Amino acid sequence: MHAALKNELQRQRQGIELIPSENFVSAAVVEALGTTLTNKYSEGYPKKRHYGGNHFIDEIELLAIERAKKLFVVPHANVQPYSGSPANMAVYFAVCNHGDTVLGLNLPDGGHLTHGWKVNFSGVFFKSIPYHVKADGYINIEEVRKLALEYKPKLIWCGASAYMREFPFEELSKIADEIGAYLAADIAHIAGLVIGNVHKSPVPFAHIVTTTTHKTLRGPRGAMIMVTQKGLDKDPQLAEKVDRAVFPGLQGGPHDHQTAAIAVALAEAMKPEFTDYAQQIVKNAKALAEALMKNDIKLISNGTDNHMLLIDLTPYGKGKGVFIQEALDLAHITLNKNTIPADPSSPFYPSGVRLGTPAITSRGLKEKEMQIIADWLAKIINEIAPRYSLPEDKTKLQYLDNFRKEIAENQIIKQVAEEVLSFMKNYPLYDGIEY
Ligand code: DSN
Repeated sequence: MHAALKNELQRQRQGIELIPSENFVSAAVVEALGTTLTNKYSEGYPKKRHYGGNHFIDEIELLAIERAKKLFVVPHANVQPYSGSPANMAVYFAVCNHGDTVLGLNLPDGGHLTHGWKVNFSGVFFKSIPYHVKADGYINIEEVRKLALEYKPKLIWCGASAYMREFPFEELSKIADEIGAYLAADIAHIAGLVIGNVHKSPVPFAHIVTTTTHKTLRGPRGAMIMVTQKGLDKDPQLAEKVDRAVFPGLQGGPHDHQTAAIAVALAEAMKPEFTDYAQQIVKNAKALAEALMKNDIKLISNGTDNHMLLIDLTPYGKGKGVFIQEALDLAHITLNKNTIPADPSSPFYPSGVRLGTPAITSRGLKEKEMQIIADWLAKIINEIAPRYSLPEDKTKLQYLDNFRKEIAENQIIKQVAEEVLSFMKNYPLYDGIEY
């Protein structure tokens, strides 16, 4: 265990982290997570607990709630969901019945599993209708309206795991209002950008807002569900319904150490420096997009409005994501293989890679450094993507084994790896933390 902890810290320090849903929390957040609060059981809510000994836990949870309400300007916040999927599940439990119709962005088009994907609880227990993005990468609002009028969903989701454009909250809210549906905005990816005013807030438009706390918000793993004034106007019981859905509906005792760490992260997000950080995330993402496109790398939607980019690898063939992810891993550059809209391959062997700038912006990298990273990415893509293609038959795993052996000896990857290690020495991380 000691060796693995040490090695993982070293990996985080020395590499370039481009997974757009990851970040580096402050030492204060790490400290809060590592407290003895993990010992406590506190089923219920502040002042309404089932176990004794919760007065200090109440103070902690109330601090987190008050900070969330102030930061996002909402009348109600629940900070107990263990993570994003349980938070979204609680939304279904609060406003839908088993079998109700829901509308969400199709997973291969960038949507999230919990927005109705067929193998997820949301697609199994509910009648899920997917909407799509257009060829330009923007949500197809006309299709959403057509589907909404035809199927009359109880709940419409707005949010994504791979979407590069500003979410059309206002347009979706008009559609939801037209048919009397709830609109839930899942802002997991963009919560920090909303706070930093580099993305429109969903609060005036949605009834419910969910977010994880560990992406652009730069907190611990966890999630929050917020009910807006618009939500309370539609259903004055909505806040209680959400709270009851989380506990006792779905969860037991909240993770109090996580709640404390969320409260710490929210206090950090209230500082003016956080706005500078959020703005820099977007500047870096735009600079990275420009630099990649200058290197003839194709991007879905030809750029980005937020923190995220999706590289389309189909010019080299289908199903190339796995090769690029693994080759870059060896060069200490981390991103993830990802489906692209209308992917000609499968979710496990998709044709794109997803990347973003929240974590490298936390490390202190700026626009100038995006050019260097884009050149490394282009070098490895051009070296690897044309050379390897997954066989269609059952020999995929054997092909991947051979691929791994070959890239371990690849001179271009080795050279980029050395350059990355030396470059990242300029951006210290967690000085003072040692295992
Ligand atoms: N796994 C998250 C992401 O990477 O976007 C979504 O749940």
